[in-house]
Amino acid sequence: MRLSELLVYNSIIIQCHNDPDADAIASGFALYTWFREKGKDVRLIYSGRSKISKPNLLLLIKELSIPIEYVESLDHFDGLLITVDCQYGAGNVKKFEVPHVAIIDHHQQEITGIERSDIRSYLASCSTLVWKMLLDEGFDINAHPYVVTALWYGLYSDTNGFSELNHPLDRDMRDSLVPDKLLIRRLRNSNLTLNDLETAGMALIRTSYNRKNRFAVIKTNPCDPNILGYISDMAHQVDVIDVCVVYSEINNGIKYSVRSSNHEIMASELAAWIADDIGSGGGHAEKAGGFISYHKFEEKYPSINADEYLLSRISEYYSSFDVIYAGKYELRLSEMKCYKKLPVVCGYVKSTDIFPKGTPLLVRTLMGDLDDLVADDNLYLMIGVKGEVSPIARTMFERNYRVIDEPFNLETEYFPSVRNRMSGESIDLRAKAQKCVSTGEGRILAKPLCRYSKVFTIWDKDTYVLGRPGDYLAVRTEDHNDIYVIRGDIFSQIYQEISD
Ligand SMILES: [Mn+2]
Repeated sequence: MRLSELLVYNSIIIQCHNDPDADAIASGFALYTWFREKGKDVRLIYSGRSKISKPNLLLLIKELSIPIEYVESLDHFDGLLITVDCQYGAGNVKKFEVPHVAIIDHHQQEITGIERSDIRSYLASCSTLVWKMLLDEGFDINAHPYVVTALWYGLYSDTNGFSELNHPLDRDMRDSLVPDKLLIRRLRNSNLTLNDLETAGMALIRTSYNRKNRFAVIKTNPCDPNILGYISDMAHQVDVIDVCVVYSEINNGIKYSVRSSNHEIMASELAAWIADDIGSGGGHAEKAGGFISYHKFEEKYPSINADEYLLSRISEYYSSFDVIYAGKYELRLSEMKCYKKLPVVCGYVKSTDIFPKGTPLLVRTLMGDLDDLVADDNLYLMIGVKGEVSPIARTMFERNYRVIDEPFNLETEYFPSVRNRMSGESIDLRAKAQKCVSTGEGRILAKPLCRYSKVFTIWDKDTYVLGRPGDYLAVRTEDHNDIYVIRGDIFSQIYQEISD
């Protein structure tokens, strides 16, 4: 959905979920500002049982002059109602009977059938979604410093201070907005109340610990999600705890933070495992978080509560995977088949066509950031069929690929971009990428995986690559230590079996 589609309405109400948080207020405020500039009659509202009372939110509203109103009823409104950071008809937002509705949200979809909906559950905040929609309309956000600060803080508080974000669009927003530093500092220092402190204390004395797998699960009473981050950061430092999950039942679901100090368990992966099918989770190797919607949870697990679910789901995780250290792992070659590489069309860009030689680069992709590259005549960037980027030396490129004189494009949630680490300027590679085709005849041995396998390759001994059932475990015929994983969905596009 594009925001400009909504301009057919002259009267617009933007509604945050009940008991709004910083993200709901910020995204509503940014939309409010845009519609105002378009000459619309617009209001920003919320409803529910209680009025906003958190000190940081009151400060945010006052200092940024956010015109949010508390309402109990809407009479005879025949314009457009947009729910932000929530979905019209869901349990966490008061339902007003109105004829025209739109939804802008980043939670798991639970309401269907509303035509004007933009729900992107892969984003860490609704602020990011609104930021992107405003950019797509050509809106100059930087001309509105209050909006900049609000959106930045919306993402900041939905991700425990940026520690639980994951998607490249979230990173792009964080990196491109410059908020009012002084206000952010004041907001940080008015984040908790004395009651919150007590909630944290009570949660900590009820830690549930699993000795065998060295993990802890901690439940807090309903509280501000930021507290989950503080509690898990503390538990994470305990000697006998390698992994911890801290959670709270709030806002129509279960919000949780994950921490891991075990290099065989990435917090981001466990967070996603917990939310599988019923929510969304992600983040970094050490810190991550997620949200499960009650609606989906009750549908899938009608007879258990959140405690039972988390304990059993985490235990199940520990028995779900094998760990493979390349170089120390005994491959059963007789179970593997021989494949040759097919010519595959992919994209490439010369690094010096993006920024001048010597510029430090950050390459951003759906799979993460690469940040130790420097533009050089000898450095090319390869773009794979899933939007993944790998650096390659020019000589290797010329030996293994043939250039096709056509632009390279992909249908993807995020096309890779490159940021100049000195100036912050960011360039979308879509406009620069050209096609090329591999010419090599590389041979590998491979077999499909039937269990999750974490592979530490000979190239990176600290971070594993996760292979899922259906992916392939592969090894190069010339070097049986060079074990890696190839995704199941692209394997057949790239490799063909040969009978030797
Ligand atoms: Mn949110």
